[in-house]
Amino acid sequence: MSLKLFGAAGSCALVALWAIERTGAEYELISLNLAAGDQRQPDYLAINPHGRVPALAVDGTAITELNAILTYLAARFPASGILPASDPLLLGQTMELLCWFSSTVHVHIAQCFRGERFTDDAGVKEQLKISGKARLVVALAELDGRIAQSGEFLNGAGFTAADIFSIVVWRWAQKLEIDCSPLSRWADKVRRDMTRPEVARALELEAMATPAKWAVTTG
Ligand SMILES: N[C@@H](CCC(=O)N[C@@H](CS)C(=O)NCC(=O)O)C(=O)O
Repeated sequence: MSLKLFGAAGSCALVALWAIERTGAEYELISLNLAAGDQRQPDYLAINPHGRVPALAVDGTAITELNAILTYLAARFPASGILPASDPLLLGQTMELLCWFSSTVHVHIAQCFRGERFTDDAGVKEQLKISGKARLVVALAELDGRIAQSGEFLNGAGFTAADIFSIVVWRWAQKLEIDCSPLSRWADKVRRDMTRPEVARALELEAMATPAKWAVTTG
């Protein structure tokens, strides 16, 4: 079986990278330079017509959307513990968190960094940035409140894909220069999580994979 993960530094693909590392399977990591527009190259659009990362090619067949990739990897490698598959309630609660990150938090981020997804109007893009950042701050407060209740992890499932998505969100908050000091429970949790060996490894792999040359080979 051939597995190729398409990601990009600083992106939500970090969650998929962490997950595929947990499987212990052999895979190839292909890093795109989003700023250079690699995601809009015809070779990549043949893999993900939406021009986004992550994507996972399984024997040449692509799966896109982070949550779909996590679902595939968790089902294909049940011992990996990517999702709490053996406990239906915890699985549902973990998917609930992941869907909230994708459908809500990520959309606030897209308002800030990817205004072209919503409008061609420069003035509207500026407004989207402002409202996206404000709504992100509300979402971060929700995360902080959750940690106040749940303690070390985002839910009772222990460290899952949802916790690593929270690291991705923290990086975006830094990029947007959001003051995280009023969110100290969540910010401290993220700092702790970043020292976990499995997270440090994913961050290291992401950094090492800085794209030098863009070339897609399917298969
Ligand atoms: N719903 C998608 C969102 C993927 C997404 O927006 N990825 C960003 C990086 S975090 C991307 O590829 N952006 C490039 C672009 O919009 O041109 C998923 O969950 O996989």
